[in-house]
Amino acid sequence: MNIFPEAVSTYAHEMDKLFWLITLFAGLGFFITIGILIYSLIRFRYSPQRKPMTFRGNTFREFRWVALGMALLAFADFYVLYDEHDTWDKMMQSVPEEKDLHIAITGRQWNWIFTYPGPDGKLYTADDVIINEPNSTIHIPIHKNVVFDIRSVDVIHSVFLKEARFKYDAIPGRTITKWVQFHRPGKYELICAELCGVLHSKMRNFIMVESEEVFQQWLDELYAGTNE
Ligand SMILES: [Cu+2]
Repeated sequence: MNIFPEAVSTYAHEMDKLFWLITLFAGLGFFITIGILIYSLIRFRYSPQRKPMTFRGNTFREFRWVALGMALLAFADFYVLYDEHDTWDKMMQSVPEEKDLHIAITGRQWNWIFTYPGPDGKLYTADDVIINEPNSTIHIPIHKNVVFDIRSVDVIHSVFLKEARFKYDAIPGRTITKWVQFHRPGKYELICAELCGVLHSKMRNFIMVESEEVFQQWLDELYAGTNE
């Protein structure tokens, strides 16, 4: 079943699989619980002929049911952990050694500011290029590991590239480094997914994924200041 936007990054399908697995376990828990509740409501409903039951608790028998629930929950948790550890590790923990492009994204009420490395190829040096316009479109190369340093200068924002399944908070005082590799060219939305003030919905930029050659051309124009 595919109810999501198209999946265009290397880990997007794994992320979707993780989502469905968790939904399956949570859904089973929900329907079993609600099922037992509805069954009990109907089966033991009021009837004038029936006298109310009186019984005393039985700690052991009650505990068995609690333990069964806990065991099922623990099984579901450990199964997700076991099956999806690699996905989680890839997305959340590891930044690839091969950084093909390193960009800083800074959230600000209400715009995303992008910093590209200058001609020396290194971020955080004097020749860095800053793109700071509302609704700007940035470019990145396809099939390359793009590493983002995510920051905020005021409140909490959240970088959301839905087609890439890339979504991380931008938290003041912290730099969160995450990566993505696109495998389909196109223009995708880069929005803020954390309510950050009145113009939150205007925090909408775009990312253009294109071939290495076209990207290089754009970058050269950026350095020359002629692509505006
Ligand atoms: Cu926002």
